[in-house]
Formats: sequence, C-alpha cells, structure tokens
Amino acid sequence: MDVGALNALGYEDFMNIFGNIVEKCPLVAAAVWSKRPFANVSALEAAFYEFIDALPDSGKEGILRCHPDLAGRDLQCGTLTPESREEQARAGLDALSADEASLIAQLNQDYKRRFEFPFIICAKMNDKATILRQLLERVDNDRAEESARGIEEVKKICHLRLQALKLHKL
Ligand code: 2AL
Repeated sequence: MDVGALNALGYEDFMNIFGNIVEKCPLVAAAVWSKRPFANVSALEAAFYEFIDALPDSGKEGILRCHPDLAGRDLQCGTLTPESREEQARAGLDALSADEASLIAQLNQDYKRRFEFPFIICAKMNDKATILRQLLERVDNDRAEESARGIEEVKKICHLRLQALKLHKL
C-alpha cells in the first residue's frame, strides 16, 4: 500500500486495518481517520499519539483499562485479541509454570488494587523475567508516574503493531 492508497481508504477499510492499533480502543483510530491526508506512516503514527496525549487523565486511564492483564483470564480462556495473543506468546507468557502464573496473577492483582488500572508493558520488548521484575518495581511508584509509564508502554505497543502491518515503506 502506498501513501496515496492509505489516504484513499474509506472509514470502514481504515478501521479494519487500524481499529486495534490501540488495544480495544477503536475510538482512537476512528478519530485519527479525520486527520487524513497523512504525509507518511510516521505522520499516521504521530496522529495516534497526539490523540492519546490530548486526552484528560481519565481518558488515558481508560485506555490503560482496555488492555488485558498479562497472562490473565483472557489468555487462559483464549479470548485475547489476535495482536495481544501474539505479543503475550512472544514474551513466553503462554508457557508459564503454575507457580509463575499464580505469582503474576497475584502481582497483577496487587497492582490493580493500588492504581485502579492494569499493569501495562510492551510484551514484545520484554520476556517473563523483565516483566516480573517491572511488576515488582513499578508497584511502588505513584499513580501519576504509573499512568504516564503505562501510556508510554501503550505507544510502544502501537508502534510495533503499526510495524507489523508492514506499512513502513510508505
Ligand atoms: C499487553 C498486551 O496485551 N500486549 C502487550 O504488549 N501488553 N497487556 C499488558 N497488560 O501489558
């Protein structure tokens, strides 16, 4: 797809391709569509980040809450989105021992109790050891710090999802 084809995409086709760039938040892609034309794929990516950055804190936390837990119920029940399933598998979270799974479940629960949103990390840039370490460390941060960190991680996830679409030649 060249940049002309990207900019010519109708709303429905655009949503079929980009609707889950932000996990379970199709509203972001729906808003970004209004920002056509894009000079290149970097401008498209920037439009996603600009929309996210302009949200109030409650909106940013809403985006965090739309993400599934790592190694959580959705992974066990097979109800992850295809993108999230691939990311969690890449980090080895689909092959945890029973002890590892219950430790992550406990840490995720502690984190959510403290911050009222889930722990978010770009799984493809980590493995189970770094994820566990970050879960243990980040729970001691304050809420504003963790909200900002979670959004940074969401952007890394978006970046890799866009890259996976192989649009980078645009
Ligand atoms: C996720 C997810 O679904 N994909 C990813 O990289 N991280 N979720 C999470 N809670 O961090």
